[in-house]
Amino acid sequence: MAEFSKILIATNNAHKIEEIRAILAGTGIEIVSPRELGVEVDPEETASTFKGNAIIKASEFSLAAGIPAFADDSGLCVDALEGAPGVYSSRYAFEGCTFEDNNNKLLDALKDVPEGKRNAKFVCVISLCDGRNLLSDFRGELSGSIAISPKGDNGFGYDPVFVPDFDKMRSRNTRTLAEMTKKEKNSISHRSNALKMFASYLRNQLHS
Ligand code: ITT
Repeated sequence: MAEFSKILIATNNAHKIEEIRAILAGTGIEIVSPRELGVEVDPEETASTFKGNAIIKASEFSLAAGIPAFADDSGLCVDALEGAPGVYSSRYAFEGCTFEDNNNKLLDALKDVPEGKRNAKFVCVISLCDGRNLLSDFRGELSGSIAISPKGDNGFGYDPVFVPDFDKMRSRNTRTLAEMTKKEKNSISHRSNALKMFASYLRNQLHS
């Protein structure tokens, strides 16, 4: 297995960098951002799977920086829409659209789908690459359903229309992710689930 003490986060999204650093803080591995290394890359996400897009991002950043890099790719998959919007989650309504445009299009697409048949899940895949080589990947999911109308002001993206199946206490939940605190969301989210697996992999790397 590759030996490393420093890895690059393959994203230019400052929000993500902060969240990811917090979760990986205890691993003993230094996490650097593209800005800190002076690396400028903006890869096109052309794959048809989350894993494929995560690999594109991680390997392009790794090649540019000369150190291993990891990327996450995430999105929402709705059963009644055969997995859409999936890898197109950020540009579901149209290229350059807002989160609100996406939520409106989603609620419209599901207007004839009754409660109980609006199952969906958030997926997050993290890939760690050394140049073009995929070293490992991790998948986190969060199951839930799509609300009839948006609720809540927290979070981003599809959070106002996504109701996770269970809350932390394993009791039935009725709140959307946008009605939860950042801490509550981070304790159950697809991204934190994948990041926790990644953190444990990194700890094993250092101690093996
Ligand atoms: P990169 O630059 O790292 O690629 P991105 O902004 O494209 O980041 P993602 O690929 O991770 O973000 O996510 C794609 C879309 O999926 C995002 O724009 C949201 O619409 C949706 N999404 C992902 N995670 C979400 C979450 O936790 N809550 C709500 N929506 C989410």
